[in-house]
Amino acid sequence: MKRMLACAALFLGLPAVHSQTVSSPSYVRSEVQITVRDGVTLHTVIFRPAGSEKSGPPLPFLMQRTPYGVDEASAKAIASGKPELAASGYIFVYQDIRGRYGSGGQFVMNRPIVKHTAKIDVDETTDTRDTVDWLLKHEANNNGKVGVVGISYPGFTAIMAGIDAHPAVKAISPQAPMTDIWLGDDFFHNGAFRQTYGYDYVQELEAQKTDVRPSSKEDQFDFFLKHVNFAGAASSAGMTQLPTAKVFLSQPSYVKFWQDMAVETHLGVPEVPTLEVGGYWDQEDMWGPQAEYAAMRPKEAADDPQHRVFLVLGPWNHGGWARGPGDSLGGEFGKVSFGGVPSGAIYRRTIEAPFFEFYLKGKPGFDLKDTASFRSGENAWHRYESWPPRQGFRDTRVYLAPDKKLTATAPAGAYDVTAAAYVADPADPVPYRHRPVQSTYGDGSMWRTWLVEDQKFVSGRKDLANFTTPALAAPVTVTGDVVADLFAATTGTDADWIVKLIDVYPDSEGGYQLMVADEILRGRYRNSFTAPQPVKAGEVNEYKWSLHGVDHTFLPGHRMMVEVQSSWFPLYDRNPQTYVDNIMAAPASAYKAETISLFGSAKYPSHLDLPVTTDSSLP
Ligand code: PG9
Repeated sequence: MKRMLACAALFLGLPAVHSQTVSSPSYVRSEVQITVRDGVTLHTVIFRPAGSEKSGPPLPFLMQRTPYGVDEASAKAIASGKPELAASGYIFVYQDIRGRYGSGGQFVMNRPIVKHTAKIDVDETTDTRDTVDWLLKHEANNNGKVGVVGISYPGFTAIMAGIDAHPAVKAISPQAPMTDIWLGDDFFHNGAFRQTYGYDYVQELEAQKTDVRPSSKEDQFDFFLKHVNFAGAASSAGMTQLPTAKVFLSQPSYVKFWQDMAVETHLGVPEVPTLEVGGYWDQEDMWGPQAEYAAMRPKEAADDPQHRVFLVLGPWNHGGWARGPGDSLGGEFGKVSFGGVPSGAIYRRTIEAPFFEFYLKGKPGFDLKDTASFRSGENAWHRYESWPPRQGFRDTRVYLAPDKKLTATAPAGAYDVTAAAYVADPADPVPYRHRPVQSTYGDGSMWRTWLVEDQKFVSGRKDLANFTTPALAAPVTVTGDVVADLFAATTGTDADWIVKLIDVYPDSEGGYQLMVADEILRGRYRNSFTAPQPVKAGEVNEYKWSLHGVDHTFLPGHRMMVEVQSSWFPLYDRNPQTYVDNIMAAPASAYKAETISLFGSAKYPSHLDLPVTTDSSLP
C-alpha cells in the first residue's frame, strides 16, 4: 500500500492533513501528526464513518498504538477484524508510537513509566493522554469516550492507556501484552534468555525505524551452536550496539533496567474497565495477561460493584483470537482440534464486541462477570468467579517416581531415591521444535505453532526424563496454575530446568503428545532473580516455579506425562552447566556434559502441583 506522508512541518498538531474516501465508501481516512507535550509528533491515521462528523449520533474512539506501522490499516481490515464494532459505528484510530515509522522522537523498547515531573518526562501513558486530548478536541461529533485495544506490543500500549488514565479512556483491552519481559514474556523466562527471539526482534525494531524481519536460510540450531554464545551470534550480526542487545549482553540478571520495564508493579485497582486476553499456547506473551490480571484483581474489593478487570483465556497462539474461527491450532508437526467449536469467533462476537459496546456506548450485552476460559480436551467455554477458580476445584499432586512412573501416590519411606538420571550435553542440546529452525518470522517459519508440535520428536531422547500415568479411566481436568517442584542435583555448577506437562493421546489417535503447560527455570536463579548463585555439584536442591495457567481435560484413554529436560535450543541459549558470571559470553571451555539426577523420595518428593476438579481422580 502506498504510504501517505503527512506534511509534518506544516501541520503539526492541526486537524487531519490528508483526507480521502477509501475503497469502502463507508469510511473517511485521514492522517495527522499529533504534537505531544515535549514537541514530538505522533503519526496517526483515523478512519471514521463517512458523514459521521456532521450527522448521526456522536461516536466513541477505538484506538490502537503500535510500533509496527499504521499505513496498512484499512477499512477492509476493520470490517473483517471487528465487524460488530464496524457496523455499530466507531472512530478507529491507529498511531505509530514514538520513534517508529512516521512518528518523531526516540523509540525505547518497552519504554518504562517515568515520574512526570517535567515536560520532557514522557512515556506511553503521557503519549496516550496527549493523543486523547487532541482527538477529543479535533474530531467532530465524538461522544467523549475512548477505548484502547491491541495485541502484544500494542497490548502493552493498551495497558499503558489504563495507567494514570485520561478521564475519557473508558475501556481498555490489553491482549497478549508483554508485562515483564525478563520474568515471563518475550526476552527471558525465569532468567533463561530467549536468544532466537531477542536476536530477531531487537534487529527488527532497533536497527531502523521500520520493521525489517531477519530471515536466514541457515538452520538457527546450527547458527547459534556455531557461535557458542549470544555474544558471538550478536557480533556476527553487527547488533551488539543496539540498545536492548547491549543490555542483554551486559546485564542478564533481573537488574533495575529490566525491573523498570515491568508493568505489573504499576498496576493497582484498575482505573478503567480492563479486558485481558491471552492464549494458552501463546509462543510469545502467554504470561502477560495472566500476570496483569493477577496484579489487579486482588486489589479490587470483593463486593465492589465496580468490578473492572476481566480475563479471557483461550486455546490460541499469539493473537490467535483475532483471526480465523479458532477451531484448531497447529500444522505439519502437530495439530490440536477443539471439537469444531469456533473459540475465536465466539470470543470476538460474545465478549470483545459487547465489552466495548457496553463501556463506550452504554449498550447492554456484556455479561462476563470475571473470567471466561476455553477448556481444551472437553472443548467448551467455562466462566469463573475469578482466576484461578477455587469453587469446584482442589489441589492435588503428581509425583515423579522410579521406572518412569507418574503417580498421585506420595513416595513413602525410601530416602534419596533417584527417580531418574540423564546426561545433559550442551554440545547436543534438545531442540525445542522440529529442525530446521527458521528465523522467528522468516520464510516458512513454524514458530507460531511450535507449542503444539507433537513432543514425540524428542521424548525418546536419552538426555531427558519422562514420567507417565497409566491410561486414565475417567477424565481429569486441570484448571489453574500448575507448579513444578523438583528436587534435583547436577554434577555441574549450574543447570537449566524445563518441565513440560503433556497429554498423551491413545495410540488409536496417533499417540500425539500435546504440551499443555511448560516453563523453564535457570538454576542459578533458584533463590533469587537478582542475585544468581552457583549450584554446588552433587547437592540436592529444590527448584520450584510456575508453569502458569491451564484449563485442560485429559480424556479417558489418554495418559498424563511430565517431561524434564535441561535445554530447549535454540530458543533458549545453552546453559554451559559450569557457573560463569555471564552466560552471554561463556567461553567454549565452560560447556560441559553433566549428569542430572531427579529425586523421587519421601525426603525429596519431586512433583507437580495440579489444581483439578473435585471429581477428578488421578491414578
Ligand atoms: N511479542 C512481540 C513483542 C516482542 C518484544 C517486546 C514486546 C512485544 C509482539 O508481538 O509485539
